[in-house]
Amino acid sequence: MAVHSIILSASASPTLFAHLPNPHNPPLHSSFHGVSLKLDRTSHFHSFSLAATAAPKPLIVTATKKAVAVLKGNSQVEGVVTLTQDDSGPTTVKVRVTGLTPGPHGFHLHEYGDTTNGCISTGAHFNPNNLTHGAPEDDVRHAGDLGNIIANAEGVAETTIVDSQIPLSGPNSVVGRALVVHELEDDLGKGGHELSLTTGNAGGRLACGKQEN
Ligand SMILES: [Cu+2]
Ligand SMILES: [Zn+2]
Repeated sequence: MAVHSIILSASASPTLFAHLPNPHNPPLHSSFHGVSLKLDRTSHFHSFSLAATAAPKPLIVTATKKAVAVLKGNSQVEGVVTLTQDDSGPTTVKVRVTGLTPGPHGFHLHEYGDTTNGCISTGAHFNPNNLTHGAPEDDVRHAGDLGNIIANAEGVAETTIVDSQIPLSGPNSVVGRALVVHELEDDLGKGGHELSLTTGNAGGRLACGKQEN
């Protein structure tokens, strides 16, 4: 009660604070401090009560989810992949892989996070909709089909992928599954090889890692 009336008079006459006799008075100081962020000229009593009683409520309206995968294998290829997702929007995948041969390499999200027997334990491409292999931009694709990453002359592939089929929560969450980088270029389902519609004929698995929060 007392706090509210102090605040109200402060809002009616902001210069009052300049004349406060004791700036070291702890309760008065803290109540002014807590409300000052919201103290716009247009504020009225109800917004003050809200600010005073619900102060811990976060002002941020988006919740960002995050996961990280460290890619390793039986070769010198290694990498770090960071995935972030705001609310239910697309997932942003930041990739840096080193030790590759220059050129394109298939890059997929595989079904399992298991790497106990090397990258082969990660299973097939993550495919919750039971479709055939394709390009990231295709309607018919595995959810895990992220296309190719391209290594430069130094063998470094650095890129950012934005994709809507690999959420970090919900029934099709990819957290706990693995990312895999391959030996060869993914033909995106269009190569005419017997493996084109299952793996993109991307060859061996050079490095892999499970996405973890
Ligand atoms: Cu793969
Ligand atoms: Zn696939």
